[in-house]
Amino acid sequence: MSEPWWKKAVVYQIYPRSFQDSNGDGIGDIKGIIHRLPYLKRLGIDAIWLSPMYRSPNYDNGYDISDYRDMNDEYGTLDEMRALIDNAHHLNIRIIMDLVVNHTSFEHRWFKEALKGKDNPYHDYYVWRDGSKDKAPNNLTSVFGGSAWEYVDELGEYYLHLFTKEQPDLNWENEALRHEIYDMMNFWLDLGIDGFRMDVIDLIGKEPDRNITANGPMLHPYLKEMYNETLKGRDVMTVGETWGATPEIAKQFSGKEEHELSMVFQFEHMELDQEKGKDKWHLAPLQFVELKHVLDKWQTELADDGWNSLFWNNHDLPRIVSRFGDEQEREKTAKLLATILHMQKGTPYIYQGEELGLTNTAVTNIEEVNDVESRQFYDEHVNDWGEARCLEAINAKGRDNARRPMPWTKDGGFTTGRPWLALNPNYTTINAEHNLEEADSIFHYYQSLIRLRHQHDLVVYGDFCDLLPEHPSLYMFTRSYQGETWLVACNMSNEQVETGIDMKVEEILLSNDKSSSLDTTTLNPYEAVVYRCQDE
Ligand code: TEU
Ligand code: CA
Repeated sequence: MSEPWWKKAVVYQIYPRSFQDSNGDGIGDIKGIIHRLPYLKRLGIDAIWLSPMYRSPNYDNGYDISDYRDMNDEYGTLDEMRALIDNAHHLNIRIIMDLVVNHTSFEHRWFKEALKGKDNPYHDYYVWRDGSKDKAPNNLTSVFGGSAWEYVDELGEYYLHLFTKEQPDLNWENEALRHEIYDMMNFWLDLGIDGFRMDVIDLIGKEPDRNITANGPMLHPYLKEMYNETLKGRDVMTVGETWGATPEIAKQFSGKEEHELSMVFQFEHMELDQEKGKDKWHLAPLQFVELKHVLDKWQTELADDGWNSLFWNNHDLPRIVSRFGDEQEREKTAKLLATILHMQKGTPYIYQGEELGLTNTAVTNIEEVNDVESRQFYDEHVNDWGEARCLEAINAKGRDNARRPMPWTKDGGFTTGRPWLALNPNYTTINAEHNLEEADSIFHYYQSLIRLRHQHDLVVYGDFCDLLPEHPSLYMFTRSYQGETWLVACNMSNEQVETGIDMKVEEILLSNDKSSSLDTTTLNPYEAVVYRCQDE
């Protein structure tokens, strides 16, 4: 049996609101994306994951959907969406849509109907519990802070919302609801899309009365049903967003015999720079050795069954070069981090602007913050923590860092109008135009990494082995496939380091340092090299 296309693919995530505006209203749109397809082709990616562009009142920037079968006016029309799919396919680029079915917007027709009364057929599409105004059903909290229950006076009932109160949770126990979702998925699949990224999919089996949200008992049965009703027999990829996945759970989703999802996003490597057992706002320095242990664990555990997704960034996460790299050595550390990720086994994801080495953007006042999660965090903590600590946390971890518009040129190039969110002021020097001009730019480095994956099955299928798992700053690992071995040698420190590893290498396939040599016993500060080893 031949391997599925998505094992060899590199996926590029677009946050449409911030990618390219085409009509001067300051908001990115479908035509803007079409305009930039040649840029993505040049980078070399195989598929695009589009964050939601469906109709939405934007309480959570599109992750609150009021109509799954139409586009939000600010992004364009369904016909333009069809044109985007066609144009992308014409360039051999596949389109993955975001699927947000744990919750809808409170403006969705189903929820409006549900509010009309307990005997309305849509009432049971959502999760309701009895209660009185001052007594919520239980102490479940929203991911964004505060109670997960919202009281509706007229009904004398609470509805569940695991995110903002404008995002009521759907009740997956309702069979009619499930089939409406499957019909909607088939609508998009029939339109020609190539798969789904499934938002917080591990929450759909929730049992709120038992305080179970992620990984509820019915999660896997629902996903198997979904597969049978929608995905089966289609050549598509699916990736589930699963914050609660362990390797065991990931194999339940993505194992060959499971028929649920192609792969999942797990976030264990994204939760290392926070105090243990606390949320992301409790900042703590990253221990590089812990990062390696987590990456190694996932490489090893999913070596034979299941499939990894590889990512540093998305629209919820801070910029990786600011986070795990060194802004003083921006180009070098951006390339180093890219090397680590793209040389591992799994499907790599690039989040828009990562290929330019974009950095975080600091704010000095909460009024500059758009992100609803950051704002709710601030409101809840400012009295306790004080303004300075709250802003420090938001600057390090807030979601606006990823969501600032793409810097295309030294003049910005995102919009001719006023952008919905300010660009990082460093756009005058850090932008796509500049990256395309410079032969050794971060963009061209990503291009090379993608090319290596496309040209060598070793990168896709090769076995992984960490040679120095306990070293505090070196990451030296091999990939081997059909008698060939590559060595990936990275020094995540600002000093020259003796590796103690003397390997017979034949060729440098890629490096972020002009002075890299075939001597593997020392590495320069922040050096990253990919070597082909001599045959045994
Ligand atoms: O994210 C799920 C989620 O739990 C995030 O809110 C995450 O905890 C946090 O942002 C980490 O910084 C998904 C989407 O990716 C996110 O944009 C949505 O806000 C959320 O679901 C609700 O749909
Ligand atoms: Ca626009």
